[in-house]
Formats: sequence, C-alpha cells, structure tokens
Amino acid sequence: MTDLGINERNALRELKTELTRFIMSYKFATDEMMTKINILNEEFSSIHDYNPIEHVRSRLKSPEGILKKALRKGCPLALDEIRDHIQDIAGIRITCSFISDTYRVCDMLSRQQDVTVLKVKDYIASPKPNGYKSLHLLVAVPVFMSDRVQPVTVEIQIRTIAMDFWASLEHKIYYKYGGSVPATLLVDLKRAADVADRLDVEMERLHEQVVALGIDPDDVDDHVNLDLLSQLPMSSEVLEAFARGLTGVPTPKMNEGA
Ligand code: 0O2
Repeated sequence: MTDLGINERNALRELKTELTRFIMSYKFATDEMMTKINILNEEFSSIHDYNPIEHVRSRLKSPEGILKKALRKGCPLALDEIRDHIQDIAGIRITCSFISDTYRVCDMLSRQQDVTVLKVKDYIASPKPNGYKSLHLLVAVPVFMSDRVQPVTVEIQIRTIAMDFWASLEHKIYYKYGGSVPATLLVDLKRAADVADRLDVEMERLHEQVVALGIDPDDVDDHVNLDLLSQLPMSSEVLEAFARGLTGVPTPKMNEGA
C-alpha cells in the first residue's frame, strides 16, 4: 500500500466527514419526522377513541441502493446531485386502516409549521398501470447541525393495509424476476390489486356505517373484517392471506374449507 501525502490524507478526511454528514442528515430528518408521527399516534391512541395510524416503519436507503438508483436515473455521482435527484433516501411508510385515513394523516403532517411539502404524488386517486396505490408525500424538514441548518428531504408513503400487503408482495415478485415479471403474473397481480381496492372501498363503507351508529370502532373492526372477507369473490388462498395480513389469524370459515 502506498503512503498518502498530507494533501491526500486531508482530502480523504474531508470526504469522509462530508459522507458521514450526508448520511446522518437523512437519519436525523427521519428521526424528526418519526417523532412527529409518534406524537400523533400517541395522541390519537390516548385521547381520541380512534387512531387513523395502524403501523409506521422507517428506513434509510443503503449506499448500494442510492448508487443503483443514481445510475438508473443517470444522476452524476456527486453528493449535491444525489441530494437533488434521489428523493427517497429517507423513507417512512405509514399504514392506515381506511382510504380516508391516508388523506387525513397526509393533511395532519402537511399542516405542521416546520414541514415543507415539496410534492404530493397521489397514486390512490391515480394508480400506476400495474395497480400500485399509495399516497407519496415528499417533505423537507430542517435538520439543526452544529454549524448549519440543512433542509432534508423525506419521502412518506401513506397507504392502507390492503395496498401495503399488495405492494410488498409485488415488490418481492419484481425483485425475484429481476424486473422482468412474466405477463401472466402481471395479470394476476393487477387482479389482486383490484380485489384489494374493492376490499378498501367496502371497508370504508362499513367504517362509515359504524361511525354513523356511534359504535366504538375498536370494539368491532376485527369482526367486520372477517365477515366481509368471507363474502368476497376470491380464492380461499387469497382470502386466507388477506385474513392473516389483517388480523394475524385465518378466518374460522376458511379453516372449515369454505
Ligand atoms: P425501494 O426499493 O422501495 O426503495 P422519483 O423518486 O420521483 O424520481 P420514482 O422512484 O419513480 O421516481 O418515484 P415513485 O414513483 O414515487 O416511487 C418511489 C417509491 O415508491 C419506490 O422506491 C417504491 O418504494 C414505491 N413504488 C413506486 N412504484 C411502485 C410499484 O409499482 N410497486 C411497488 N411495490 N412499489 C412502488 P424505489 O426506489 O423504486 O424502491
């Protein structure tokens, strides 16, 4: 190994500091947004009788993932360029029970003073041709470092449980086939997306009825889910998978081989 001169060593040290700052800024921005979401989550759970937030997950894109996306998008491999062009380095996914909740959560976050909404992509109102549905909110939050305040972009995906279930399966299939998914599987996936959509619409309708009756939704949700699932025109395998995804247990009717 060759010895580095003082200039090279300084340059390397600077690069390492910049890289660390770059990655840490996304971690701090995620932490800030997660705090905001957790506050809403806890407030709804303890003060209101209904919580629109079911699950929250966050992830930082790996350096390999950033590099792959930069190459795919033809983005120059410089930190400033990556910051401007790769907008989902920090990602948060919020899962809600009902479609109306996704918009409600989106509004609550967008209204916060220190959150700047950069872009909203509404794939719920306008789904992707493959059936993908989700509300994507691109926000910038100020991250306060020792010597600067840096606005950092975070992508927040807000979707229902059914949309999330479909998207995670589609994502696995897409990667399994390296992006070239067989046509028959694409047709099946689109059909499953339509089923998930019908489930969401029905669940919303039932939810509205429950709210109109003044019943505490926490007391009845599971019962309603399972009854509705059993009536949907889907194969028993898909029904079982949905039931597991929604409640963690198969429906009694499905166990009986219905
Ligand atoms: P990963 O592995 O989940 O991180 P843009 O970022 O706006 O320049 P892009 O990437 O097309 O362009 O933005 P878009 O459409 O908002 O997608 C961003 C993320 O949404 C994706 O990140 C996925 O997580 C998710 N997504 C978008 N379309 C689909 C889809 O058809 N199926 C599934 N399962 N997820 C989707 P990545 O980096 O592509 O992937």
